[in-house]
Amino acid sequence: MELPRRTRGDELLKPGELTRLRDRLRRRAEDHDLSSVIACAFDHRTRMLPFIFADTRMIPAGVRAIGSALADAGFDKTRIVLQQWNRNFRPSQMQLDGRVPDVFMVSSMSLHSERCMDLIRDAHGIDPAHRPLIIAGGPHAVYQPYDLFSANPSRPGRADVVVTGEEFVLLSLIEVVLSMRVRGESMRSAFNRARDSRALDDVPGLVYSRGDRNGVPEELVDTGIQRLVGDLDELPHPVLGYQLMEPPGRHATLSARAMPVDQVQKRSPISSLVLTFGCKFACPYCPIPAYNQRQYRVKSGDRIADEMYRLNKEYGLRFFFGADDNFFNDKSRTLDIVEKLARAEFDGVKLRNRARWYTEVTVHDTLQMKEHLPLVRESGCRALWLGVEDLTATLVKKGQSADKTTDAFRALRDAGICPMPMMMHHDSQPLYSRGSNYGLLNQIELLRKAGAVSLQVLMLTPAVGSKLLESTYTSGQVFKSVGGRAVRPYMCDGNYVVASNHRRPWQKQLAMLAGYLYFYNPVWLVVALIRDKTPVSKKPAYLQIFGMMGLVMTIVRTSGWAVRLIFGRIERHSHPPASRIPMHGVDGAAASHDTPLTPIEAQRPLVRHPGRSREIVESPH
Ligand code: B12
Ligand code: SF4
Repeated sequence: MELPRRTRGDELLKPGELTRLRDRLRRRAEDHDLSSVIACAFDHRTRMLPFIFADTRMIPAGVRAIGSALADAGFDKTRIVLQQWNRNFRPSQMQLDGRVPDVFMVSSMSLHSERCMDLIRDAHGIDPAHRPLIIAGGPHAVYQPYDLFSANPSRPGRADVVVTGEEFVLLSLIEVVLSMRVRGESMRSAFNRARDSRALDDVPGLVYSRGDRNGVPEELVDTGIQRLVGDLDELPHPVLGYQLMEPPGRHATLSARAMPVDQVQKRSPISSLVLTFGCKFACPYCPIPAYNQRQYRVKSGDRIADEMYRLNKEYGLRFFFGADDNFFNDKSRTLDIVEKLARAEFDGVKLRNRARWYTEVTVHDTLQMKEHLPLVRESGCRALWLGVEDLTATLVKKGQSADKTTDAFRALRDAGICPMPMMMHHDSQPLYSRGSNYGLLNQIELLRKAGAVSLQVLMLTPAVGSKLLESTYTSGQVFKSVGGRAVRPYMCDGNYVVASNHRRPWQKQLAMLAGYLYFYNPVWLVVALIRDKTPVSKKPAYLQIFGMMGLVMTIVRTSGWAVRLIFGRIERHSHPPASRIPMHGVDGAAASHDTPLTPIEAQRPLVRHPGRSREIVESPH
């Protein structure tokens, strides 16, 4: 199910609304000596191709954005802890400024959600007299907020509130709680009063619980779909978040001081930056257009140049990765940004001589930008990731073809920009096809010849928040377990075959490895070394080395699953994931962030809670 859209015309905040909220909070901050810890959940079992090096060498923008928003509002007693770097961190042992922080926050993608729940359970275990207010957010919270409230009485633990939106929602929540907080009162107690008086119901983008039965909430209240900030220049500056990082370490506790700023570049040489959000396409397997409520949001070129300049000056950062869904989405806005970046200077030195940036685009829009690609390079861009999904347009029809893709790749290479294809393998695609471009290896060969510098091959896997999700579950494609081993959240990253109608799904698992092996191997490394006089110089050779190292890790992690797929019995889901706790909107209407009950489900006998019944989707939570 896609996230519902707000009423037309009401998707965005009014211009200046976020700026005014930031100003109001800054004035209020003086009366509240708040301290907060923001943890980023990370499951180390997910470390393999295609992201094996980017996942730990790039401090995620989400936690930094939240840290920046707090620091900007005057709450600079904030620490950001990454499980990527601090595996043993235990919220129950954290102290900041000599005391348990007032607020504990956690951010998670869906595939890291088991670790996220571990952190929440641990924080929830703190003695109630000292327990911080627990707030969860990030991509998993956006699509499955109910998952952050345990429905299992033998393993209780829950967030106090889940934010299903961005900075504006969190800051609005804090404003409401602070407006009710009396001197010396804990944030959790003020939050409880705000919740009970229904003061939170006017903040769209929250989910909170009510009641308690054996440690499980009786119901969840969903305040609806957030309003989005339209002008991304209104966001707090990302320079602030980097000052708040917990240094990497093995301790369960926090260090006395944040990571020194001169360590930032060494530990996280790539800096992810918000440049634009949204995409005009509507691929049925993608949750992005619905998340953005079909809006396209941008930062100005001047602001982007300023962010790169300050991040370079204060931390020495030189490599930037745009958190874009489709950077070339709107030609005139794209040109506006790249023209500004091409002209920008860092203290008299051209930006492109100090900084390099990379991001994601589509083949279709790259062709629209073809004549401007030299300007894109001049603005500092050196690599673009393109979703080529399926070259023959058999699976997805969005105007792509082998010729168009080849054309786009060649144009990028000629302009000195590395084309980085992202492919999607699926049930009907053979490993090899004779006389056509349909096979996986045929397509990889075509992309390689067209100049692909790296490769990503992932299995088409149902994404929460996408149109296809429901039918993929109800048609019985999604595996519950294989050979007695349950499919866990960390396996739903496209690297494991966890949804397929193929008679031999193990062939799909091995096809992905074969695809990688066909692209990353010593032969192509030698070729790349010999042919290094291209506009993209030695980059293909470096990426061959990284690719081969990552491939070893991928084989180690996924080959056991391939064996299970050969010999094990496959059990399948029949319903999409949904809240196991009754969930509704503020006015008793349907919750915006839950899968609605089908008429058949609604007629079934009551299972767990009065007024609600559904097949309980197995979940470790
Ligand atoms: C850059 C990126 C990556 C980078 C991340 C590198 C890094 N360390 O940062 C790389 C390339 C490694 C990557 C990998 C993957 N990614 Co990715 N990635 C993105 C992308 C394009 C940008 C992320 C970003 O920086 N956004 C900008 C920040 C500011 O936004 P944000 O993180 O959402 O945070 C905001 C809110 O969520 C909220 N928030 C966040 N945390 C918190 C915490 C609290 C307490 C609160 C209140 C609020 C809050 O406020 C923030 C500010 O607005 C997003 C799509 C997108 N446009 O966001 C996908 C996205 C995050 N990726 C996604 C996926 C699925 C993956 C992969 C699994 C890919 C795959 N195999 O399909 C892998 C996982 C790898 C791994 N082991 O973790 C999904 C996650 C979906 C989900 N439900 O979890 C996304 C959302 C794309 C999508 N399909 O919609 N990815
Ligand atoms: S082009 Fe990419 S970002 Fe846009 S809807 Fe399709 S998959 Fe999503």
